[in-house]
Amino acid sequence: MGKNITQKIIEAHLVEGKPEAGQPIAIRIDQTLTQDATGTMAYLQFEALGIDRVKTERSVSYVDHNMLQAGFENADDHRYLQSVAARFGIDFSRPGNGICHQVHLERFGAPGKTLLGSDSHTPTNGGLGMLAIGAGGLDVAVAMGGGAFHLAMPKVVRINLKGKLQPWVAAKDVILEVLRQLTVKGGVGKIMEYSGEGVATLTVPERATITNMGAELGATTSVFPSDENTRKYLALQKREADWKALAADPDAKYDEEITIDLSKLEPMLAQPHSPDKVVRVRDVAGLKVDQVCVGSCTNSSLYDLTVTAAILKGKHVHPNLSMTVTPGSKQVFTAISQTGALTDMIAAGTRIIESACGPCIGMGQAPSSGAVSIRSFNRNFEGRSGTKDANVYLASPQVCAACALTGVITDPRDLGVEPKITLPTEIVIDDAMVIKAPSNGSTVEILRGPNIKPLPIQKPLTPTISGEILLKVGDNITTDHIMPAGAKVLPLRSNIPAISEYVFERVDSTFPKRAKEKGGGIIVGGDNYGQGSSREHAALAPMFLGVRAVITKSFARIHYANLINFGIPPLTFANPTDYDKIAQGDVLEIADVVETIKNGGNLKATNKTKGFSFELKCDLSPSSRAVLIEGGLLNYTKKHA
Ligand code: MIC
Ligand code: SF4
Repeated sequence: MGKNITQKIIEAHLVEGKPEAGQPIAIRIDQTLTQDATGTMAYLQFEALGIDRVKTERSVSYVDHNMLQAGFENADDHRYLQSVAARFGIDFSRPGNGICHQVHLERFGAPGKTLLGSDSHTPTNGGLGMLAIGAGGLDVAVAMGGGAFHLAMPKVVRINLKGKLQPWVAAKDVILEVLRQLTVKGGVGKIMEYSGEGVATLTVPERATITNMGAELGATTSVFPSDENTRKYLALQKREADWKALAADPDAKYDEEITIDLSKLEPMLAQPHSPDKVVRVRDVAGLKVDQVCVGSCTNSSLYDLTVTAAILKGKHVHPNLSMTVTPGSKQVFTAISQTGALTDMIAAGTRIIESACGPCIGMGQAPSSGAVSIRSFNRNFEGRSGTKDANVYLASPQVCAACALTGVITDPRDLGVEPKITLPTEIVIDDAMVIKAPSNGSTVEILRGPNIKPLPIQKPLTPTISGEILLKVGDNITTDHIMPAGAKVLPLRSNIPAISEYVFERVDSTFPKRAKEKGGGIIVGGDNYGQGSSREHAALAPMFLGVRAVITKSFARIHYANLINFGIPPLTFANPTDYDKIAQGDVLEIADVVETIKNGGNLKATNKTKGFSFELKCDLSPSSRAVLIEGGLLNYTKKHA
């Protein structure tokens, strides 16, 4: 029987298990990436594993998130990352070289390989035909040490692309349409595999926009075939040797299938505060816009910025708004400076920011109070921009540029004929900003600043878990809700005691104080709890505050794994209506925890306040059971390595 791309790559990397949907499997990881905001923890964990040198084909440490150096903290983190990379055989992409996913696509990604990254948008490299998965830093640390990555074999969804995009319609509109149809939880437990005649009409950077935002579906990853366009992209990067063709067999089977007719798509945008609140631009046209931001790992390629510049060329951004541009990489920045696109954007009045995540993660450029901000980014969760009452919309660079010119939400088709662009056939390739690790790093000194605090260590699971419900929240709670980012909090990523003071800050700022007063407790959530970022701080900081269990209707994949990795049982209601019967402040007792987790079956919980019992599920693979019981992956790996 024919195979799809997912099956081909997984079978070539399978270490354990049967690749049948839902079954636990483990795969070998060829490459890893980390970024600074998750990287410091990942490398502290790698150090704790006691391995002398990474065992992957390539591991790259990027610095792109914590770029504002308002104090010594971020600079100290950069210094730590650079030294730890040299010590353990990791390539170090210096601050200024660009956003991890964009640089990895340009310089290191390769069709048919596996990539594990400590950032949820790692699937960006699926645009090259790579199986690229986002995970917590600890999973990435284990993979760097040569350990397999464990997951439940996802279902494979075929997204069949027909036709060709119309003028002014962009790759962003394709993924916004998928999000409109499937929602932010529609991809949980699935891999999105693109196929059909429409694939050949999309370049690699366009495909990467689509696979990038597959993260917003909750999907494990998204993947495109590797074809002639992939070869051309790698040839432009002077890496044709990394190319190989990769396609699904004609008779490949899929678990689900949807078809999207590219020629029928229109310019779209996602409204506040969720990437799946997608409407046509024309349905909300005319709303006053205060800020426009082009950039982020979703839309900061040479193509994206060339299009933006062409639309702005010879005109000025509207006087009532501020427009920023963050080039995705040094390579893109260099190219736009040579083609003149940069000059056109500067002349139009845009504010050019260095190559980094920047406003996407709230590192500067917070909008004004109540502002409308149109961004080419991938997440518009409430408060993520740094302004709690800002209204952030997500759209293509084309839509962003159109809004920037008119000052109101504008369907770019109203601007007339789309400007023709030509991309350079040759670009400057210079990897000088990637510092190669020495072949032997054993004598390299690891440099730590005072803000880099030791890792808190979790204890093995106790037979009984009892505690108060410290917080009860609803559906689709993001890791940005649990552990906010932004200019104030990101510098504390290496300091768990300090960062834990911000847990649930935007939901209930009394949470850390109450958790400490009560000696810990339990969190209750609705569906898709923990969607969004891969930040393990959303598990680690609650663990530090004494959170003993998280009970929800369902979890998002990465956060679920992160909770297990840090020894916090992620439990779900056997009967979802029990969610309504319990309240914040109730005291729960969960009995026979270790025995039940070891042997399987439902856990019995008693609501001591209201006097009734209910059942909780803990669906785990055999290896996750042991990890949880022993107090997390670090303890487990140290003991069993
Ligand atoms: C994000 O987009 O939310 C981040 C910041 O890149 C995160 C990683 C982090 O929190 O450090 C992600 O996507 O995983
Ligand atoms: Fe950076 Fe934003 Fe991409 Fe996250 S989504 S990696 S913060 S650019």
